[in-house]
Parts: sequence; C-alpha cells; structure tokens
Amino acid sequence: MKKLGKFVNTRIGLFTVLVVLFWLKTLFAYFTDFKLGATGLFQYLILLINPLAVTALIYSFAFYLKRARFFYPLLMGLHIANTLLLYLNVIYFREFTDFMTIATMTGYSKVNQGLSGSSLALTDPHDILYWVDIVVILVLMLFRVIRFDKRALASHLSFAFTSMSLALFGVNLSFAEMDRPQLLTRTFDRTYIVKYLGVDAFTGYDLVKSEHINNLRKSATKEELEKVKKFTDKIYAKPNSSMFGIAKGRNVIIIHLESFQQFLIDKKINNQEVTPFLNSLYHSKDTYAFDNFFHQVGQGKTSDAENMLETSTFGLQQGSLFATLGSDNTFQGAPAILNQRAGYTSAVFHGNVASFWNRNNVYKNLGYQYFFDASYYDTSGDKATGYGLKDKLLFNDSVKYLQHLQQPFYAKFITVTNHFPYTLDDEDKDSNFQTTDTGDDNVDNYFVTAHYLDQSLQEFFNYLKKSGLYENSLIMIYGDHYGISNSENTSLASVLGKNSDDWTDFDNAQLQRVPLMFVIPNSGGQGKIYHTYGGEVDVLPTLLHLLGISTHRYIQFGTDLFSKQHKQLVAFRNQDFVTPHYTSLSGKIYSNKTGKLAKLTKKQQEKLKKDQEFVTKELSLSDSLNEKNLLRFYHPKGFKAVNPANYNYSNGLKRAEKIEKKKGHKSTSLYSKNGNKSTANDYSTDAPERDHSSTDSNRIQITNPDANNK
Ligand code: GP9
Ligand code: MN
Repeated sequence: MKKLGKFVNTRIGLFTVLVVLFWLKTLFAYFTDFKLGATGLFQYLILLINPLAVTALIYSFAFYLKRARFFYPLLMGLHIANTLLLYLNVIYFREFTDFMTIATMTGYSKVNQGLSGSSLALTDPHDILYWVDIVVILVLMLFRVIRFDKRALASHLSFAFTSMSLALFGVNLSFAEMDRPQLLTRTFDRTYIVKYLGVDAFTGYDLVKSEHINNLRKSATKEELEKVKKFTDKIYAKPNSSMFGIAKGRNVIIIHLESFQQFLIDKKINNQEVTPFLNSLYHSKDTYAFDNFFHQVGQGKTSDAENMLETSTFGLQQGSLFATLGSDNTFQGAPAILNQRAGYTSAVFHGNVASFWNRNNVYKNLGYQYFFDASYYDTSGDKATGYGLKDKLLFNDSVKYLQHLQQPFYAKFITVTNHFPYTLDDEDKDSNFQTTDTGDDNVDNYFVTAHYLDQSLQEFFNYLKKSGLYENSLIMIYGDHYGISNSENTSLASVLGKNSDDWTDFDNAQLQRVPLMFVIPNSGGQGKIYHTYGGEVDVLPTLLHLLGISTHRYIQFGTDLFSKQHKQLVAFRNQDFVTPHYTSLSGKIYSNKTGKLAKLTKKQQEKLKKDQEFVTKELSLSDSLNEKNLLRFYHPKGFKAVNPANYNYSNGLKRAEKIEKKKGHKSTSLYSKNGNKSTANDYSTDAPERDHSSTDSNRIQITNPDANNK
C-alpha cells in the first residue's frame, strides 16, 4: 500500500494509475453497456488491449508540461474528458445502439439527434463506476494524500512514452487488420471500429473523416448540380411503351441474393442443378430476365449494391457510401418516390444487426418506413450464421410482419446465408446435392449455400402463391456482387469448363455478371431472357417504368433496360467497362468474342476512347453529387424531401397493426384482406432449426434494446 502511495506520488505513477483506471472503465463498458459481439479468443484479446494504447498516447501529452501546476490539471483534465466521452457514448448507445459521431455530437446529424433530455433518463445506478475514481483522486489530491511531484520528466522520456504508445497502437491496428481486413477503408460498422480500436480511436477517425466531408460540402455550389443535371438529362432514356406500367399498382418484393453470380444459373454439378427453382423462374414466361447484367460495386459491397438500386447513383471510389455519407446525405430514392407518387409502404427485412453498413441511419434518409432487423427475429443457437438469420428462417419469420403492411408495399429481403465463408450446418445441407470437389473450400461450399438459398426462395414463393400475394406482386430478384473473388476464380475455372492455366483478367471481368429478374405473374406471358448489357444503376428507372412511374424529373445515372435508348455501356467502379463487343480493363481493350486483346481500327479506337471518357465522367459526376450532397439543392416536381426524424424502427409490428386498426375496413394489408386472420400457416419450411428453442449461444449479437417489445 505504501509502495503504491509512493508510486502515485510520482508523475509516471499517477499516469499509470489513470491509464489503468480508464482501461478498466472501458472494459466495463464493453462488457456491460455496449454490445460489441466479440467472438473467439483473438477478438477478445483485441478487445482487452485496445483502449490501452490510445489512452496512454493521449495521457502522455501531459508529460511535456514541466511545471506541476500545469501537468496535473492537464493529466486530470484529459482523464475527465476521456471519461466523459466514454460515458456519453454509453448513454447514447442505450438509446440508439450506435456510437456518437462528430455529426451527432455537433447536432449536425438529422438522423440521430444526439443526446436529449430523455436520453439522460437512461442513466443506470452502475454508472457511478464511471465517475467514482475521479472523485476519489480529486479528494485525495485535495487532502494532499496524493501529492504533486515537482520533478518533471526529461524530454526524451516523455517522448519515449508517446512513441511507445504509438507503437502499441500500431500493434493493435495490425491485429485488427488481421482479423478484419480493410477495417478503416471499408468502415462497414461503427461497432466494429470500436470493437477493434476503442472509442477514442473511433472518434478521432470520425473527426478526420467528417472534417473532409464538411469541407467538400461547404464548397458545393448550385452550378455543380446543374452540371450533373445536364448530364443525366442527356442520358435519359424514355420508357418502352410496351413495358411501361405493366406492373402498375402491384406490390414490389425485392429479393437480394447475397454474393450470387450469374454463372450459378442453369449450372449443373454432378448432373444436378445447383439452383433448380431460380432456373425455373429464369425460363418462365412470367419472368423478364437479363443475362448480361453486371454488378458495379466497390468496397461497399452489399451497401453499394443497395445504394445503386435504391438511388440509381454509383457508390464511392473508396469505402461505402452508406457508411461514410449515408447518415446525412439527401437521397431521392425508391422508397420515397414510390410512397409519394403511388402510396407505397416500404420495409426492409434483414436478419443481421441494424448497424451493419449503417443501415439504421441510411434507411431513414431513404424514407424506409419499416426496418425489421435481427432484433425482430430469434437468431439464437443454430438459427444464424455469421451474418445473421439463415435465409429459410428469414423468409418464414418475416411473414408475420409482412402480412400487416398496407398494400401496395415495397419490401426488400436481404439474404445472408450465401455469404463468404459459405459455411452451413450439416442439418441444412441437402443430402441429395453433391457439390464440386475442387479442393478450394470456398468454391465447393459456395454451391452448397447457393443451393440452400434457392430452396429458401422456393419456400417463400410457395407462400406467396398460397397467400395470394403472388398474383398482385412484381418480384425482383438480383445478385448483389461476386461471391468467388478473382484470386479464387482459377479454382472455379475447371467447374466452368475452362482451363485455369490460361485464365485472364478478361475472364474475371466476365464473371461479374449477376442475375436480374423481374417476375411479373400474369403480365401477358411476354417474359424472356434479354441480352441487353446493363448494370445495377439501371435498375431503378427500369423498375419505376414497369410500375408506370415516369423518371425524367429525377437525377439518375442509370437508364431503363427495356428502353430502345438505353446505352449498353456498363461502368465498373474502377473505371473499367464492358460493352456488347468489348471489355476495357485498365485501359486494355479485349474483344468479347475472342477473349483476347482486340485488334482495333482507328474508328473503333476513337469510339472506345469516347466510351472511356463517358465512364470517367459519369463516375466523377456521381461522386460529386454524393460527396457534396448536391441533391439538397434539387427539388424535382412533387418531391417532398425526406425527413429522417420522422422514422423510428422500433415496434414495427405494433405500428403496422395500429394503422390497420385505424383504417378499419379500408385497410389493405394482407392480414385485413384475409379476414383478420394470420397467413403464417400458409408457410411451409423444412428448416430444421424452426423448433429448436435453444438460446444458449447467440452467434450474432442482438443489439436493439427494444427487442422484447416486438
Ligand atoms: C451484412 C450483409 C453482408 O448485413 O449485407 O454485406 P457484404 O459483406 O456482402 O457487403
Ligand atoms: Mn453482399
């Protein structure tokens, strides 16, 4: 005790005690108030060490002050400020299951309004533990039990502390990168950054990022908007009159096929179809399908696909638009347009935590009325894999919510089971399906999870038919991006009947095709497979035109795939591109016919140069639109700007039921139409987990505190 007393009376001693105290408080927050969902020994190890480095780094700055009357106030001030930041995040997390960004702190964010009086009511008796050390130390200082040490640290020693903390932070960062590559460049989830680097590092990182965005936005002018508008006006393609409005007034059901590539369609392995159900849809007379449709995502993967489909603008060159800009961006996207033009109710069903890809914030800016995230489902035990609820359960367990939505609705289902690393419990595997034997686990397992996804879709379609939803819906199915990465494509080559030895970049590019199908039952049986070249930015205008909604007034970078004026030039996010005849990769032009470098005439060269210029221009204009948030200056006819403060995703079911009640016999929900009876019995699934009541180990963390009222 005496020794400790002596130690605290030195500068290094007090510094060490404060660093340790803050470390303990952070760990306390990690394990009680925050739900960070750490799994596995390595993640726990990172969790344990992550507050140490940054705390030591920050506190070490006090050493540079030589005089005791400056050193002590600064050191204590830093400790208090640091505790305050942690504590405010604790309170904030209790309300929003999210961490405070600079935008929320400064009141700039319209989505989450920062802490209000009501959030302060969210205090808990154990909060005392966050503050008690400070009170004790201040009292001890007052009574001279802790005495000020007059001896300053030599400059080289102070410097040693700072650089040691920096080095420790480097170790922390590299551990984090090992476990979660591209943690900072992709920024998929604030929770992840806190989990790996701590609250301080997250706040610092967010400060740098938001400073950059703020500067960009401040400099934005209306003229820049005009430039964008001029471009999108010029590329606008008018609807094909034979397709315009053929699905008018129908529900729109969107099925996001995770990591699903076009090569899976009609693929047979050991003489068995991988996705027999999707294949049957693909060839159906009710389906308008595309076989030259490409994903265009960047680092934002799923979220980039969502952004393109909802807004017909591109994702960003770096990082995810959802994560970096989505909390504050002005969108003029599908849920708002459909609601305002045709009275659609909008909802997303997704069995992962709401904060992933910042969806909890972005969806509000898009105008989504409901978001049924993991907290609405039982994801315990074997019901989920790494990214959330298994697909068969997602569809089955969503029906109880879906049936209460007023029709017409725009409902998006984001599947997850067919996600890297493509692991599936044995109980979910179809014993009749024999996958490939390439020796590459990812490739071999990919077919197994794709097969599972196909089965889950079939079960859902059976329900749609039985419940009557099918007939008055348009079901749009698409793959979000590749599942097998370029580095693994050589393992895939033999499965595709190719030779891995002469696999090229051209082959990689061709594999970026993903499915796109519009299933429109009873639409005249004109469905077929279109060979038009297009990409994810083209979906929104195509869809709106099918629903009979004109799009000329909006700023959209894609064009209607059915239109005769649609330009068949598909830009990838890295400025490569594909046309019906050529594929341009890092400036090299391949012929699609031969797969080899193309021999071009002068005229063809000129034409391709123009195409490249077009691609560069559209990407950079889309970036300027989003980075500078130019849509805030744009007011298309009849469009009311979305106010995110109007949306709240807790108690979704109760809210829908309340609307049903209020509307009475005018309610158009499936439930009301069914004589106020549930349609859940129309659903039949062979998912083995259905009746497992195990709640032992949650594979993903449920983070919504309102979970039990739903
Ligand atoms: C997570 C899921 C996966 O919720 O949508 O995103 P991805 O890793 O494919 O971008
Ligand atoms: Mn994805």
